[in-house]
Amino acid sequence: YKVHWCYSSQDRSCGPSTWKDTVSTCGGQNQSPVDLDRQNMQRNKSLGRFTFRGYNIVPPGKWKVVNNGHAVQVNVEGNTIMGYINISGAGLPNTFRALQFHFHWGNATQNGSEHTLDKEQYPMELHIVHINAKYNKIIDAKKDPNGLAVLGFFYQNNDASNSNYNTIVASLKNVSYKGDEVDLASTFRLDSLLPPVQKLSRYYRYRGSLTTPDCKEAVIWTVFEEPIQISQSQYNEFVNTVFFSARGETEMRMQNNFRPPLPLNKRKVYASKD
Ligand code: B30
Ligand code: ZN
Repeated sequence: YKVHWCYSSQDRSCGPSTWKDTVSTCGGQNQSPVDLDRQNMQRNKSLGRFTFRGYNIVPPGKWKVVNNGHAVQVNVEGNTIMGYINISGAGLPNTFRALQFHFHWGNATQNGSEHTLDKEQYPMELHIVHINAKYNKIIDAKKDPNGLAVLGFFYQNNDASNSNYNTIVASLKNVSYKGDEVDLASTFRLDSLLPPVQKLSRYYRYRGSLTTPDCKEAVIWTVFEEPIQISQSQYNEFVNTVFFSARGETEMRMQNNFRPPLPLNKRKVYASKD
């Protein structure tokens, strides 16, 4: 039995506001994304810098780009157990191994980030999903409020193209349809997608959920202040090249694949040390 859910851009009758009707956890009090309100945050001295391990290596496993029908996702094969790509520090309770990264975006006229910063929505958002190193299976991690750590990065569109995105952008035409998969160039390194590491000391931290059903409240969220710069035309490749639909189905462009912000309720958002 597969729960049917979608984004409002596909069909209003299965969009984010309806998810809680079929998946009760999506109606919880600790849901993601949220608006990050800088007037209503607490600075936390224990939120120091991240240690990024393996972000700068060419891993032994393959990078698999997948159209999963709701996003374009890149899986790091073999890293769940091997864990050569991982993060620690920054107030995290353990080491967390990278599993996959994926993107949420808008369309030509609508921004598509999931988190907002002082109510501002950015064009696109990157999520790098990590699992607590004490687990090997995501199903076990999803039962633990410290089970997953997701790093979120905003994008800003400008005139200059970001050549570090050429590989990913070029792969999009090979994953146009739901279920399509392709290997990324073997030389790909995760840090090539991010702002320089010196610019990653400012971030926001809170406890939340997966932003898609089953919306499990198992995520330590970090959203970085420094946006990633790409060009408008690189952004347009995401907007125009990929479909929600499988090959042969009525073509529906993958656009606006974001969940709007949910109330913070009793939670607090913390700002990093500097
Ligand atoms: S997010 O970063 O909060 N957007 C999952 C991980 C991170 C986020 C959302 C979901 C996740 O692991 N979901 C369970 C696995 N998925 C398959 C998948 O790999 O992509 C099951 C599903 O939803 O049907 Cu999507
Ligand atoms: Zn996501």
